[in-house]
Amino acid sequence: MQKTFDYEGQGLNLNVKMDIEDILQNLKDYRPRRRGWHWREMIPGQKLGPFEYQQTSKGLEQSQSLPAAKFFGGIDPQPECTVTSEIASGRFEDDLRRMRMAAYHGADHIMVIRTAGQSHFDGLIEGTPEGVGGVPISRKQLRATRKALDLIEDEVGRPINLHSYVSGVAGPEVAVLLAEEGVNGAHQDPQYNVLYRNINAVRSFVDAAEAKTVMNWAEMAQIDGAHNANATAREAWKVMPELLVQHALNSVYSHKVGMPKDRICLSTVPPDAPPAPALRLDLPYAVALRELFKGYRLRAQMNTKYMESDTREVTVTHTLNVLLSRLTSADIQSTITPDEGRNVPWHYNSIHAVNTAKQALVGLDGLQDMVQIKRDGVLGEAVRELKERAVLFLEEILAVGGYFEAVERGFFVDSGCYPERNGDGIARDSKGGDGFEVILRANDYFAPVCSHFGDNHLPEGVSEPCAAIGGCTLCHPEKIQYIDELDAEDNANRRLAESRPFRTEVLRPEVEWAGDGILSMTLFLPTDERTARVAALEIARQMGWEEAEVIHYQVMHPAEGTLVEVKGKLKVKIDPKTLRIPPEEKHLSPETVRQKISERPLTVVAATVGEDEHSVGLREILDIKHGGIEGFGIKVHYLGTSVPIPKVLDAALEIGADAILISTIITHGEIHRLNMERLHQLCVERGVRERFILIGGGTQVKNELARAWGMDAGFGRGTKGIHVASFLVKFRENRELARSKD
Ligand code: Z98
Repeated sequence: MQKTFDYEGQGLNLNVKMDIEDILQNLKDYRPRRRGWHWREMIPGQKLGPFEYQQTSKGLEQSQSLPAAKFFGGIDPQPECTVTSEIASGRFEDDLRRMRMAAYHGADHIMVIRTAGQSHFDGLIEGTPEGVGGVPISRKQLRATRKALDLIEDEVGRPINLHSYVSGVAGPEVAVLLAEEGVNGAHQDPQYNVLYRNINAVRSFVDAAEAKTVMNWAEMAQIDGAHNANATAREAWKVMPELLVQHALNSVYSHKVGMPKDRICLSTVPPDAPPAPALRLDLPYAVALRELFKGYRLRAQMNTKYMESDTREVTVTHTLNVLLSRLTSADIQSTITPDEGRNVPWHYNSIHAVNTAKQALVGLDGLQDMVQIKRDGVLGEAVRELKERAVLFLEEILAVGGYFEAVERGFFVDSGCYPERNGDGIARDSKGGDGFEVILRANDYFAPVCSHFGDNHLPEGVSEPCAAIGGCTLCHPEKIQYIDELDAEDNANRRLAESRPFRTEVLRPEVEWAGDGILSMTLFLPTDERTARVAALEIARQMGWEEAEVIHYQVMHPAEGTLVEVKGKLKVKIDPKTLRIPPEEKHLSPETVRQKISERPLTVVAATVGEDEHSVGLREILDIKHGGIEGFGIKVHYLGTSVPIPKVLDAALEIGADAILISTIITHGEIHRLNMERLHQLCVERGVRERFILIGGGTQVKNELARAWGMDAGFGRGTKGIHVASFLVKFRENRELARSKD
């Protein structure tokens, strides 16, 4: 395999795949090169291309701009807030490549979701087994990921934050692991343990103090778990008062443990999605939150609760979510893939999500300089009411005897809007749950790392526990015990050996894992929904797809037809060496064409010829409105449809045109060929062939054939005005150059 990089020497090469096997080499000795979270720095008034921005940060050294950037000089403005991509397909080695793609599009916060059940492990996982719904977070996985991200951040020219989770039974142990491995951010919220994982409440809060202290040593940013109440409650918009309470409990607790406010991020989700009147409900909540929690940071998550399988609908919801961030504020803009409602997110959907956030954020740049939130009136009333409900909630917690009691009584994730209660909250016994068997610390207990919360039973004169053992793993990383794969079957080396051909030699469609063969198609079938779904699967079967399933359908009209999206597997193997790849057509840029035409005008006559009444295609090439050649300053004389060839030539001579464009459909009678040959012949007969540039066009016209029939070029389906304009300019120049040499 071609060597991608020599880790000791050069970094990644933009045109070469990341060498995953190489990244896994020498992990034992790899050390993260920095610790701590990195925020983007805003550059107000930044000038990029023809524009000035108010809310952007330093640009990337190498990146992929949005498609429409081609109209603005290829600029790729980076919003001032961190952009998250959640990447965890179950195989960390495949995720590394996706992380590279996400960073290249503008993500600088890579969140690795944990495999199902890791919260309940009373310790750390080793090796790199395959995960379910996420990735097992282990030392090897983290080290390899951080190493890959170190290379990726050099490639794009911006620090990338790696993020995972510090909740669960083994929270403090995981916190130490993450701190040792240079992880930059993590979710940590004891309430998450209690409510969603039924981990003992007392243990969760004690462990949280320890975990947060370690996270603070590592200067990690912390994200809380309040948003999970949105996702869990039956009616998400009703839990808004409770969300404020959950944020308050975790943030004040974290701050008391020693975390600075500007690394404590509240995880907020706009609780609604259309057809609910989303902004009317979400905006008061967003405003109340920001007013109550001044000084803290905000991580704006996107709504997943009301996400269905329609990627279009999801994208609109997410754009509205970003609008809300811009109307208020966001320090981290999270992204959720548009396909999360139907499968484990696919590579390109992770990238789509990053682009949705980037596009919407820069599109709404400086919004608050122009519009102001009407703080009084309905909004003000709603904000005040939410705050009052939250304060009352807190007061009731105190009145019943505190947090643990409130949890026992099922105060949280109740689908009533407090003080209404529906009695469907999550109730947990504070003397039960996972990890209840708390072992009291012995009198001579020393914390294994210097960063520790509370009494550490230190003898007189010893300031840090690790002083007694000559330093801990946080102070002396060389003391970290690196454990490689433990499972002989389920490990990255085996999976990589299997997927190697698909990463190095042959091509196969891929959406999650190298060589997975998954692909999808979108089709419209002019029938009712049930028939359409079954028919779509039959079409996939006849195309040779395996494991086909419908991932989305939508009735366009009960009788007229249905849109269906199908995914399946196709075990093709394409050897790129066997492909005949035509040389790339190089077109001049629109600016260059315009410049050259303004220096030396160019006139064309154009017509559809013979018995051809089809003028739509030709008009697309000519009209300024459709990006046609007129728009570049070329003077166009359009003669109409079904014009006889001699008339076209007469007109060109009379006008003194430089070029003749004839458009023709392909017919069985070979009329298209005859017309092109005729035009060429006639020009030759009249001694004017060298005066004109002759172009034949039409949906099925091929350049090679048109040239064989006497034209200077032929343009077929997909041609744009710029292609023809660029050709005309280049052809004229080359012809003159050739003549000057004669
Ligand atoms: C997000 N993708 O927030 P398990 N701790 C907290 C959490 O919020 C979560 C976990 C742990 C969403 C994910 N959050 C939702 C505070 C999950 C995860 O038990 O390993 O799933 O812990 O971006």
